[in-house]
Formats: sequence, C-alpha cells, structure tokens
Amino acid sequence: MVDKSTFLEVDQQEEILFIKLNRPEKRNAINDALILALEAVFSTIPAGVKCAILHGEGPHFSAGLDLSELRERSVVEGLHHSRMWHRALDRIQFGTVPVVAVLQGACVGGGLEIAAACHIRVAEQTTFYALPEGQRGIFVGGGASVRLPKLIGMARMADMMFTGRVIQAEEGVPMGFSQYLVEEGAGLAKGIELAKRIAQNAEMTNYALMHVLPRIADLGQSEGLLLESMMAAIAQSSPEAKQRLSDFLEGRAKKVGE
Ligand code: 1HE
Repeated sequence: MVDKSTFLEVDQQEEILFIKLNRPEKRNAINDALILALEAVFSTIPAGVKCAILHGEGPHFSAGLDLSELRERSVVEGLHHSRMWHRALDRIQFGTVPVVAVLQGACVGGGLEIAAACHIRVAEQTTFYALPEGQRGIFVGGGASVRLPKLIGMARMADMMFTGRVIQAEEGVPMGFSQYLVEEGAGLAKGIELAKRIAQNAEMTNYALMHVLPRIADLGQSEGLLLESMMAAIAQSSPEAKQRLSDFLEGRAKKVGE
C-alpha cells in the first residue's frame, strides 16, 4: 500500500516486512513527512515480523534530504529538525527487528545516513555513495557523524565531505559501506535471502546483535566485557538456546556453512 502523502509503501509477506521509499520522480528525496512516516513504521512493526527490508523504488535508493524543504531555519528549528531524523533513525537501528537495506544508484546524504542505521547493506553494482552536505554548505544531521565512522572510518568520511568524493559500489565493499555486492536488479532477491536466514535466528540473538553489540562498541573494555558476559548468560539460559544446543549435539541441526 502506498501512502501518497508520505511516499512510503509497506507490505508484509509472512515474516518479512518490506518498506519501500516510493518517490522515484524526486529520486526518493526525504521530506519531513517521509522521515516521520519511517519513524512511525519502525515504531509499530507488526507482531510476527522477524526481519524488515528497506528499499527504494526506481534507479536510486535515495538522494537524501529533500532540499526544497531546506528553508531559512532558526538555530532551534535546525536542532529540532536534526533531532527528528535522529529519532527516526534510532527507531530503525534500535527497533524490534533487524533491517536489511537494499541499495541502488544514489545512496547519498540523508540516504546514506538511513542506510547506515540499517543492520546489513546489500548494494547493487549501480550504487554510489556521497555526502554532498560538504558541497551544499551544510553538515550532516541524520546521525552520519556517529554511525558512518564506525562503518568506514572517520578519515574516509571527512575526505568525502571535504572533497565531494563519490565512492562506487565495488570499492565500497572493502571500505565497509556494504556487506554484499550484487548485479543490477538482484538486490531485493539477495535481501530476501538474507532476511529469511535472519528470521530463523533465536529472537534473543537478534536482540543482542541489534541492541547490545553496538552499545558494547561504545563502552570501555572492562564495561564491554562485563556486558558481554551478562548478555551471554541471559542468552544461553533461554529455552530456545537449550533446544538449539541439544539439536546440534543430537545431530538434528545444520553444521556451519550448510
Ligand atoms: C531532489 C533531490 C533532493 C533530486 N531534494 N529534490 N542531496 C543531494 O545533494 C543530492 C541531490 N541530487 C542529485 O545529485 C541528483 O538528483 C542524483 C544524482 C541523486 C540523481 O540524478 P538524476 O539525474 O537521476 O535526477 P535529477 O534530474 O537530478 O533529479 C530528478 C528530480 O528530483 C529533480 O526535480 P524536477 O522537478 O526537476 O524533476 C530534482 O530537483 C529532484 N531531486 N534530488 C529535492 N535531494 C538529515 S540532513 C541530510 C542532509 C542531506 O541529505 S544533504 C544532501 C542532499
């Protein structure tokens, strides 16, 4: 179903929720209504959904912030606008289900910030990454300064903003922009394959990967190790973990790589 006022299409197919940016005539530029719609969708993931796929209609994932809405703002209005993006992207990163982003064409500015909030990125060969904020005379405001250096390193992000450097899909893989690279048109199929695998995990494991792993990365070593031990103890005591362990020991579970 496409909501014409927000350009967001949401479609549940069994355990997977497909969330599509559907504004191809503006290259899926993100206006305020669209970012609020993303926040709403990721705040109300239906029961039964185990993984979400975020993708975009047309040849580009997203051209970032809708620049036609960038009007004269006071400092306080600018703060509220950026914090609105932070809220929405926090709902993606720290929501209830893992999110696979499927990218093609432009993944720039706010579009890259949204992709960086997802848990896995699949890039089609056509994908390119850029942070045109540097050239537009503004700064990132959707969380890129926190999330992107963790993926690609601070020096690379600064280079992109200083120089307007555009990174192509293929070079983006070893740099950390995406974990998977596929042919043009094959992104959604790969995203579905990954989502189905993710949906088979114990819910506790997916929760720990989404909520605990990034928090540990932000902590000092001794606090991180303690939090890891606590998470490990909780996870191993769940009935699902006990079942999965005995399935393996009694030959009923797949081996690594199967
Ligand atoms: C837009 C936007 C947009 C396209 N806001 N309207 N983002 C940028 O600086 C990227 C700006 N966009 C581009 O560089 C190009 O559009 C693309 C490389 C993405 C695609 O090029 P192309 O040739 O396929 O499309 P186009 O002809 O440039 O654009 C088609 C239409 O979309 C056109 O409108 P039309 O009415 O003339 O048909 C464009 O004006 C419109 N369009 N991108 C508004 N971004 C939380 S802070 C985040 C800060 C940022 O994200 S800054 C980066 C903004």
